[in-house]
Amino acid sequence: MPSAISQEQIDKLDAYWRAANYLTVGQIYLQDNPLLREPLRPEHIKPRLLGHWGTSPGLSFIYAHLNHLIRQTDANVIYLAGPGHGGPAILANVYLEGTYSEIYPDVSLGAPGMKRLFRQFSTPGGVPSHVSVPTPGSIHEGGELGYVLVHAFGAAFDNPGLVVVAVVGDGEAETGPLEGSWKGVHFLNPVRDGAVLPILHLNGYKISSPTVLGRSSDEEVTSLLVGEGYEPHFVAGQDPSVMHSRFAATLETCWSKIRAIQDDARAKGTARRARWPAIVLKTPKGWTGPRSVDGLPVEGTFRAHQVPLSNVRSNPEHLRLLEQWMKSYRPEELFDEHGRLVQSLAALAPKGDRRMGANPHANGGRLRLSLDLPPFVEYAVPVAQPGSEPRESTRQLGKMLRDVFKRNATNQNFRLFCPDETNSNRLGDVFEIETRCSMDPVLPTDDHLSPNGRVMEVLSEHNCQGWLEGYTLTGRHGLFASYEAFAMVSASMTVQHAKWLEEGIKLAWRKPIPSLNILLTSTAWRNDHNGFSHQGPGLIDVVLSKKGTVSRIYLPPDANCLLSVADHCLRSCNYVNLIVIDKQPQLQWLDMPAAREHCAKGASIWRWASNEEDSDPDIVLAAAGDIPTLEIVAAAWWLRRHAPQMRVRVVNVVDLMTLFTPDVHPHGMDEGTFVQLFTRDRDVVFAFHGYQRAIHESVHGRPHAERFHVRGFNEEGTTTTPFDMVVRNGISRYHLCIEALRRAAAARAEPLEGARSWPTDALIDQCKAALARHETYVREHFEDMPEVAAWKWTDA
Ligand SMILES: Cc1ncc(C[n+]2csc(CCOP(=O)(O)OP(=O)(O)O)c2C)c(N)n1
Ligand SMILES: [Mg+2]
Repeated sequence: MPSAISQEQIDKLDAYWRAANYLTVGQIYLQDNPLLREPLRPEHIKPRLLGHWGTSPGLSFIYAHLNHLIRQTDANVIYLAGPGHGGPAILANVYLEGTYSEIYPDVSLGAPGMKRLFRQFSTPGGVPSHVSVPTPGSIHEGGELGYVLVHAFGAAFDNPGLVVVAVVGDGEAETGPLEGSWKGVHFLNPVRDGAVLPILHLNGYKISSPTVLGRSSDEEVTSLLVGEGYEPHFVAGQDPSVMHSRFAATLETCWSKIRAIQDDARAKGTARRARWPAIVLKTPKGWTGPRSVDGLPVEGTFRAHQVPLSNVRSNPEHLRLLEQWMKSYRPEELFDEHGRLVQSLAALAPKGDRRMGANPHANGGRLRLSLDLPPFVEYAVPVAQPGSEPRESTRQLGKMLRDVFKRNATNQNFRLFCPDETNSNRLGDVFEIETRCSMDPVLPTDDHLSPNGRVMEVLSEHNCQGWLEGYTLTGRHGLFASYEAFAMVSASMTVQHAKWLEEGIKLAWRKPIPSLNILLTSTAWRNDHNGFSHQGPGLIDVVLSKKGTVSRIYLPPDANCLLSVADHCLRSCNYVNLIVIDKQPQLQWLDMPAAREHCAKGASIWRWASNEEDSDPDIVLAAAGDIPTLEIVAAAWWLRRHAPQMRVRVVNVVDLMTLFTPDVHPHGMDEGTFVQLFTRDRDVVFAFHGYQRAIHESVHGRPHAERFHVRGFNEEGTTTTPFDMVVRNGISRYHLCIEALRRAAAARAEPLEGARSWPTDALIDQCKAALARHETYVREHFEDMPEVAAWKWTDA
């Protein structure tokens, strides 16, 4: 690699950077006169000025220099802008390198295209102000700050040829997720993974306050980065002529270090944690923009964050300053008479797929290889009789995942992400062939730990989820297994990823990427040993609110349903799949053929638990979720014994989205099917895993939706017995029976008589007595009553 950049190269780089800055300012301000070939007038200015200037010149400076590095070295680089609000800078760069016009031919190279580029930015019908989904080369919007490094590491895992440059805002660096994400280097294997080059952009400010790291001494910043395992390289200043050569030299040094680390590790074939380089870039916020406006300093202050000149249309002085500012980039030297970037500068961009906007890793679906999945039926548990034998359902999934690892070892495109709970979540069979990943020393006392593992255990839901997101965005597959309550830690990331997918599927050029699969286990109902803090099913509500085009929620009631659901999710693309099932031993209901059929339908009547032959049930007992299924089936069992005259139908819902009407969700069942399951007007007692409002929301618009009486998690929890949990929340079999008895009686205008009647009040009293017995028993014996703990399904 040639060292020391020449003066001629510096001049060209500077011109390229000026072109990017010119296009950035143009996008924020202009709706006409893109090349300033006539004097700037108020009508050339957009009526609403929306965008962020402050971070943009820094982002473009880095982009231009990476172009240079790529051309010099043929490096395979993608660019993640943490401060994604600098969208106009990245748009300017992908436009200059030509990728933008290839994808969006309307925004062509030349004056008319440039005008479109400007007019579309942050305007109705145009493109958002962030480095968003429509931006070529982006796998990271940077809207919600904090995730740039987790995405970068996820992209680098199992991509040995890739360098992921992650620009970290100094404000962003104050977020919890970013602070935790430096730890990625403890999991980055120089033999089999790519490299992450963090560039901490210390422009000193966030929106209006100084940043913590911006006001810290270089020694402190150095200590932080060294402590996290990096070798920091500082580049500070504001004179472009000096900064270009310094930054080019630093990039070259960092590139050489990365190469040396990887070459050495790969030659030896042994991996250990490397001290990876990181850059600290200290430049003024709003660099090269207006020095001061209305007597107040702007460049190098927080005032540069968004739109430094805010009254350009009405204030002639602001208009003059804008024209002066844009002309300071000397557009006449940068663009030819047609408004195209002059050839000598266009030649600075890398070619083809090496352009960062065109890099296939940033359109991961282009590189996606489907997983080689084992036949999931091979892991089936035998179910001779429903509800007769308890099994740990997730353990079966662990066996299947073990073989997913085995079958995809060559493609190296599957990882399991889990906050240190793989064993706890009963997925430990994966360790028969896979190990946990760590680049730190491995002690003889450690369990299945090695630098080559693809089970990623870091006690950070943000890292787990963000790594998986980065991994799938670059076309690979995985599963994030979390305690149910703590998936809420990264719920906001789930939301942001869903938004990304919602927008991504609208763009034909973005190829489908593997789904984000989240397994929620150690659930609210069976965290009886950890207590209230661990009892929270809130992520269901979060995913329920996302668009039907991308959101999926599955509540398999047993192992065979879980296997079928997991197989489906691992094959799917472009979804957020939430799978909710507990890890504790639980009764199994369906043999594999029945489970397959049930999961294919998403919801069905469990005839074996019902005592009506698709006639006219007196009550429908429905459930979604494993523990609710146990309680509803036990309620049906009790009613069939004590009120055999009562016609009970049991419905199980595994795909929650089937409850929605088809206009809300593509899985929503048509009205005919809905009525076949739930009748048109019979009362439905619905036991639900999560907060009951979710079911009311889902069945809104269905015939007589008010007949759904939902019991769910009611924010009652503590360290107690499993049955006490359901009692406390009013979802126990006895509560469900009481509800069913009350509703079935109330629904009839005329009381049933003779052979069709049953003693409602007396039966309700029996249930109440059972609940009273429970209260006494559990306080005396500290365990559940045998009638509950040892309960099994038996035919009536
Ligand atoms: C999680 C989150 N909180 C708050 C914001 C609002 N916000 C947008 S930009 C910004 C300042 C960012 O500062 P910095 O990371 O230093 O970026 P730069 O200075 O490069 O603009 C803030 C607080 C956000 N986008 N995301
Ligand atoms: Mg900043």
